[in-house]
Amino acid sequence: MALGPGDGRLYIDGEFTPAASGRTGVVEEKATGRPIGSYALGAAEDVERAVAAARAAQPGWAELSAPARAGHLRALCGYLEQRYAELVEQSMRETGGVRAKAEDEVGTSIRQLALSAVQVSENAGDILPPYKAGKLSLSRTVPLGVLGLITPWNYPMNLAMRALAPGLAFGNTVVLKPAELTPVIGGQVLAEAAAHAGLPPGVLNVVTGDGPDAGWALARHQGVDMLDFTGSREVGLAISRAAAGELRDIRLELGGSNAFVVLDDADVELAADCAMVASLEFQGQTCISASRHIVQRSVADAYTEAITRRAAALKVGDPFDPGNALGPLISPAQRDRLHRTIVEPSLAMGARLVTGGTYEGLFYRPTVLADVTPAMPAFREEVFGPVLPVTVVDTQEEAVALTNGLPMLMNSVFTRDLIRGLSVAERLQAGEVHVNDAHARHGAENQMPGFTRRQWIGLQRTPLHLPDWATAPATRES
Ligand code: TXE
Repeated sequence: MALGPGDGRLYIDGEFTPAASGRTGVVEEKATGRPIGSYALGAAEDVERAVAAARAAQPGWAELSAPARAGHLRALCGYLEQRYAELVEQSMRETGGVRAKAEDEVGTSIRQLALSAVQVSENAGDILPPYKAGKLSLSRTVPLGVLGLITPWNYPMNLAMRALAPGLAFGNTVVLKPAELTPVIGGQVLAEAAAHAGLPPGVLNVVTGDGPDAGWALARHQGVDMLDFTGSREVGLAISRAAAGELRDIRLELGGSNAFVVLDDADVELAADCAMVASLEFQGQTCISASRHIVQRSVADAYTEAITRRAAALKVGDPFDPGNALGPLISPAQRDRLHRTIVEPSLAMGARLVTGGTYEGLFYRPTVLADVTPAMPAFREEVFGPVLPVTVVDTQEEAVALTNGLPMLMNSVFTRDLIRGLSVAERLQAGEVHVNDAHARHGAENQMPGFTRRQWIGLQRTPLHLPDWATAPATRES
């Protein structure tokens, strides 16, 4: 993609500007390691300017009419639609995802913007049932103010957009710090869209840079009304500790060890089909990837055989070759974490390698591990890579207990008995559970995150009657 004016620069107060330090980093194509651009290494001083710009712009942005804000969002949407094909290829290069993944990412981002442009005039407020006679109670939806967004590298555009679009729609302004591995698709292109679409200066600011510098400065900034962070548990924990000490508002989406439960009456071939998507989409580097396959003993051999047959047939390589189902992992650090801290130690503890377990550069073969016990890292840790660890259990109770023993975001349950599926789903402690399906994502674009607050307004309709105790004796009738 021919990069726009944002190449190597930050976007603050409607201007493309170098980082105060003048430092830049290199953007690499993940499949080849080839340099494909640069990004500014912003830090505290740049974040300071960006937050100040967002603060200054916020009241004016919130005071615009709803149709005017919707018009701006539609203009952003139009710009991204025009560049759809380039953006998809930029995402493929920068994240290493195959075309279908990139199309999903960019397409969902555009749909999110379109939806937010409509929602601008929804949820404006309510008339509430009066709590006391003679009163009229209204509630009005008002913006929080300045949102700070820190986003990861796996779905960079989408994870920025799902906060940015509703955030802007409801009158907030934004400072976005994208991941350093994906600064263009996760940030620069949004800055270019804002500039081309004529978004008022300061409404969207993009500060690229490293997590401990630009990210931490944004996470701690007192001028940010709400910080929205998507990324690792470690960084999420550090942010929440710091925020707790200052009573600041944060929203965290972290990883988890999601379970894929196959009960003894499951359609094993259907479960195996779904397992490919659940565990291998974008090389398994998704917060909702199936990380642990918990299978009842009577179907365990058939299920392991069915996933192995499928996984071994998948091709790994350059995502631009349509024959490849999996591209590269995002970085050598992620590959080493997967191989050295999850796969190797689990094999050393007695797990059985059924297929895969090898890599070339960043290209990691789809891997099936059998005989995985709950003590092994392949069970305990979020794998975040193309590995399917299979753990056998004897009973449904055991499957539920093991699943609930670790933090998770999304689970799946496979059974031919729908009632059984629903009752197990109800007992799994995940925000989302799918029965006989995986990764169904009932419209990520329909999420309506809480980037607004309710303002309660009390109106007096009839003459005021104060209670006796509040009335001074001199004014009381005797
Ligand atoms: O995340 P980081 P990483 C999980 C997954 C993965 C692990 C590591 O388990 O293996 O995280 O990925 C910014 N202050 N997920 O190392 O470091 C950073 O610049 C403020 C799950 O890439 O948390 C980037 O913008 N910000 C997740 C963002 O945080 C900091 C998707 C995420 O990076 C910071 C990705 C700091 N001190 C990884 N340090 C999901 N839920 O989808 C880093 N950052």
